Amino acid sequence: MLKKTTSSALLIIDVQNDFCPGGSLAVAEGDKIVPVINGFMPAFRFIIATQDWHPRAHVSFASNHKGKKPLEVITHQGREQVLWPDHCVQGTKGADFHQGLDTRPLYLIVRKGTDPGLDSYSAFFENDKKTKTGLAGFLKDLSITNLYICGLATDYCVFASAQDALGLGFEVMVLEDACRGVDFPQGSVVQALASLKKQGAKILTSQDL
Ligand code: VGL
Ligand code: ZN
Repeated sequence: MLKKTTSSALLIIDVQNDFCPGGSLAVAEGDKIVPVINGFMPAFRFIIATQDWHPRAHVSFASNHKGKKPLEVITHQGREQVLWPDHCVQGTKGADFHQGLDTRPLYLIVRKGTDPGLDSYSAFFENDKKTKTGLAGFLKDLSITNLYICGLATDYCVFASAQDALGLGFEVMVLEDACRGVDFPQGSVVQALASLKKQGAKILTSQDL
């Protein structure tokens, strides 16, 4: 039914080494979703992946704020900014896709978080909620209306991407077993999924495809 329909796209968020076990911002079981994602890729005509892609001087790195440690929260230009370990630095191994992810069928790769002074969790807007990545326009141009979202991390970049997609009027399906979260603060994965459901997303598993 879904098979290769041109009105749907699979959106794979940040399946990168630094978010997988062994990486600098490892998400528990982050690598477990890789075979799951590879398994349903053939159902999609359009597959889009994002990469968190930071310059070394990025505002989200605790190392760029004197005396600050990862997971501390600062206010930067009026916005709360969680500070992270250095991660997904442009051109490093940590920023590469997990080596098990089948990147051959990728139609588009969107890189985000490239502005040193601005973080970008969502695949659509940077964290100022204004600066566009261009993905919405790209999808609109292809008349894609339905988005199946998976990846890392459930409570940050998957959540922000799904929320923005809903706000932009897309039909949103989150593939729960193809996501893993940071769960900081504790409970934020459950909260993220509940919030997305409330906002109109469908929470599915890969079995539903
Ligand atoms: C992410 C924290 C910082 C994510 C990216 O991909 O969810 N989380 N940068
Ligand atoms: Zn990041």
